[in-house]
Amino acid sequence: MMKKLNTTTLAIACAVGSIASANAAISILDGFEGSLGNWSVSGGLTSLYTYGGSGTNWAPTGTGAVLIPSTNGEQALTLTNALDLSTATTATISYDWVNGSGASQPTRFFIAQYSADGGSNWTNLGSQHNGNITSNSQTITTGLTANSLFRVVDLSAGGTQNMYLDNMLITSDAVAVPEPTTTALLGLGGLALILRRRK
Ligand SMILES: [Ca+2]
Repeated sequence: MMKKLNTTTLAIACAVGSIASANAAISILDGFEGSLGNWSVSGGLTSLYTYGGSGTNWAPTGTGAVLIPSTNGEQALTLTNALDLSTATTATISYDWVNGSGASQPTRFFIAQYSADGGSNWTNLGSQHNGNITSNSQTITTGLTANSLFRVVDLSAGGTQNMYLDNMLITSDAVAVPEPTTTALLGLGGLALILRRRK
């Protein structure tokens, strides 16, 4: 009698656990308040920046951002670890920035990119945009893989002002368990079978 009761409890726990996993969509937000978080920098002098309170037309959230200096050559902010988006139907990268003076900055060009193979090859998301805009968001709905990476690249051939990149956000409906609904139903089915045998 006691042994059957324990089995029933275990079946309920399995079913509840599977249902919870179905809601575990991906949402990765980094504000760079003292840490690069889930991101890595490359090229030029791109680095973490902490606002000191003067000398800058500051607009990012908080006091931390990623500094993209006014230097020639490609600089990139890249998601450090690849994501498993094999179960996803959609994924979005969005971010904010401002230039250091508040003046127009048409010579600075940026673009968001996606890699389906862990960073070996990159495809453009949307078009190049210049430093006069204050935010960008790009969504992809096809070609998502288990080895997905995102990055933002500065393609500018120089410029006169530093840029500050902030509020990097990656969202997706990818889930950790491929078929959670099926698993949950199996758990509930097993529970029904156990209850029926006890009668
Ligand atoms: Ca920030």
